[in-house]
Amino acid sequence: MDRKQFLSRTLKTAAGVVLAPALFSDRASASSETAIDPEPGMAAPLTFAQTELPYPYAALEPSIDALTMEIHYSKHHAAYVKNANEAVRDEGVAATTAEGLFQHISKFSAKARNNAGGAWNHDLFWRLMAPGQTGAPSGKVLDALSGGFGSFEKFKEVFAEAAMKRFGSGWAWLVSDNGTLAIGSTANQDNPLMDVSDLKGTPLLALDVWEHAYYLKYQNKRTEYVTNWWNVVNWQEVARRIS
Ligand code: MN3
Repeated sequence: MDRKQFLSRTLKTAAGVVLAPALFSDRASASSETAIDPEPGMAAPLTFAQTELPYPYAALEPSIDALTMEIHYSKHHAAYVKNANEAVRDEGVAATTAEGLFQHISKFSAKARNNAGGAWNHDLFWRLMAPGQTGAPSGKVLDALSGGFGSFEKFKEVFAEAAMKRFGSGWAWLVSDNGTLAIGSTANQDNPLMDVSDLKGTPLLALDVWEHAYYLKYQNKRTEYVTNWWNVVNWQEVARRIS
């Protein structure tokens, strides 16, 4: 897909998803301005939308190959979104935001938990990566990581360890729990906003360590995937989330 096709696809999709509530609470207010309220005074029901990938599939090469990105986004993530919306509908979810659902996710099915988590986690993950990155944060993110973990290098070490120690499928996270930074991991598509998660807090950085995220290029070498992933981390997005 070249840039022209990408832009064309972006515009078409953007036009098609205007009415869908955003996955992020901080975007929900902007999105609700364009949404049609079904009844005055009634909140719109929760809908997961697969937001457009912010870059072409090949943009994160060589750290993440184009085919992995395409399958990951257009098959795996798309399926989570579709199944999450089915579960939300079938189980009569009353929450109007993903965060609201996650706070009580233990009351819903495994289908709701796995797919709502998958829908939300990947939307975050795509934004936390970008082409043309320097590989290191600056300013307040650097200060926060140095303050919390001793140095940026030490932070990377602890985060990579969390990613490596997650047995099987899951995610590594950097979270802010009331201003205190913490690193940990979750199984499957759980995330630190879920009541079932031992790790709690607002996600600032997330790394997908499911084999579907790296196996085509890296096979069993998760360490190499994690090492190369640092080159595409979007520290500007981390900074936005930290403030
Ligand atoms: Mn994934």
